[in-house]
Amino acid sequence: MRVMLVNPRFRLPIDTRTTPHLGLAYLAAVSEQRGDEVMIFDADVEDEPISETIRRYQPDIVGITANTPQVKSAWRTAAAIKSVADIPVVLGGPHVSVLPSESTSRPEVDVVVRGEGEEVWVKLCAIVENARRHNPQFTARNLLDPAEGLLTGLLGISYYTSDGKEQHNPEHPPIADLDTLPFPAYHFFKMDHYTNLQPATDKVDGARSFSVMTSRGCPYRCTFCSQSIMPIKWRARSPESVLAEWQHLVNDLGAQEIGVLDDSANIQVDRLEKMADLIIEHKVNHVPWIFVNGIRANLATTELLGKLKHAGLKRTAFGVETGDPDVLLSIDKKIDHDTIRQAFKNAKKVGIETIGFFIIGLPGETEETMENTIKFACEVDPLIANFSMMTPYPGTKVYEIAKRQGRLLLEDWEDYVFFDGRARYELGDMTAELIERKWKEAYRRFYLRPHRIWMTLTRKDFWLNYKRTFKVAINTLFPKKEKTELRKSVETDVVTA
Ligand code: B12
Ligand code: SF4
Repeated sequence: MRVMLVNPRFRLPIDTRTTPHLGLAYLAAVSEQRGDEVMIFDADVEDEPISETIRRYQPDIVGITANTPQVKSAWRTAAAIKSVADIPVVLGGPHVSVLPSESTSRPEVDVVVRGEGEEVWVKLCAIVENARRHNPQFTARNLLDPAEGLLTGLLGISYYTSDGKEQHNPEHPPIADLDTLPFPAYHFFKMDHYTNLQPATDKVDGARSFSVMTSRGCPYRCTFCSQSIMPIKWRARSPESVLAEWQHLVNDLGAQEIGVLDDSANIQVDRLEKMADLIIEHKVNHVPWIFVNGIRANLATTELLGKLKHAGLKRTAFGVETGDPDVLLSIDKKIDHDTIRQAFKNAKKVGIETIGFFIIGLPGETEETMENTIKFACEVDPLIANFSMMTPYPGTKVYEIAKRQGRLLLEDWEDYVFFDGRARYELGDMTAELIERKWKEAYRRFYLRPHRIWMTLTRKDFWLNYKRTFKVAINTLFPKKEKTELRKSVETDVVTA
């Protein structure tokens, strides 16, 4: 069967880097394992409109990924596909998993896969393949026909039957053993079309930096985090499976840097220690790697970090979120500031660089609590401090609070990016003006301290990346013009498809 997987066009207002989509790389891998012919259409790097590719490739099913800011582009893409033929169009990803009806109610979308996708996707492909075998004229309409009942028993999907009845089948169980998944299938991507294979590592454009996910899910449920896509049960790959992928990336694909994307990689400390031992033992520890997304500060001991450093860990992020003790309690992060302080100290002690993630504008914030966040950031003084204005993603507790008790300022999903300089909501005395002012102040006060300026100017990485760093800084603080132009070009792209 011919399968097409699509990343709809969407670029952040601050950055023009393009990177292969790991979720689609996994879906491509399981499709290949099933025996399908696979095509990846990543609109960020393709030269032709999707309708042309559909005419030429004639896929039997198309899967489109969608996070929140991407979902409108996913709908436009789906409509462009349907304008060519009535091929089954399936949407998956973080946004549609939380709000499936919003997509299934659209005529251009046939099925939404909620949550983790691999097992559901292969079952859905098998259903379509089987139905096509019995009916060569098969179209998406047959798939949704209640009389045929093709989708009735498939867990984890939502759809409208062709007679207009909304169906949300029960959840699909999480993948029990992540080691059974094949490695992400990068060979279906036009790898030389990407400017960077992993945007959150240091390697300059054109470098071979790859992503790895060693565990999925997170046992915590912070009120602001859009973790909904993965099951609450934290599951990890074995150290041996991670090593095998690491060796493949380093030895076969020439990885120069690796970004580990886990939400909470260090839930089981002994697993990480074993992983580090194997990376050292098999001599692939010369390739630097980064925890781009943060590890839990309460489990970041000096012993663990020391071993990881020896295994090549160059930098780790910690999600600090706020410097205010009451706000920290209110977001269910289940951590205290002393533990966070200690984690930064431990990392610095063993020579690991740090990233701190901070949020300005959490519910209940005042000028004083924001001030505490800026001061705390300066105190723990990570190499990189990332301040984001609270963006309430659907499915999070903060979204519910903002919607019910506050005033959401942005209605359009395409505005749900962190970096465009505008507050997303107001709540009580917390005005947009306050959030925007303190957010800018946070960057200014953190980075314009004399020792920071000196430190930045004396780092080799800074000079390797300085053009991009300046561009990102300017676009972060003055983003509006670039963003409007970017959106116009993205919309025209698909409309003319
Ligand atoms: C790496 C990453 C990035 C990278 C690369 C993004 C990319 N192209 O993959 C970068 C840094 C560019 C990035 C940017 C952003 N990101 Co991001 N990112 C992640 C992160 C940490 C890992 C993504 C990943 O590879 N996951 C692993 C794979 C296996 O999972 P997956 O991609 O979700 O795919 C699985 C399922 O979703 C499903 N699935 C997905 N698509 C499809 C399609 C079909 C047809 C099917 C059947 C199934 C399916 O099956 C897949 C396999 O199980 C996630 C957190 C997380 N844990 O996932 C956040 C996350 C996806 N990002 C998030 C956000 C908010 C953003 C930004 C909007 C932030 C911003 N800066 O403003 C931007 C948007 C950028 C854009 N172009 O759209 C949110 C999304 C929330 C939401 N409601 O949309 C997440 C969930 C983080 C969080 N906890 O809040 N991100
Ligand atoms: S912020 Fe981190 S710890 Fe909290 S739920 Fe999200 S991934 Fe888990």
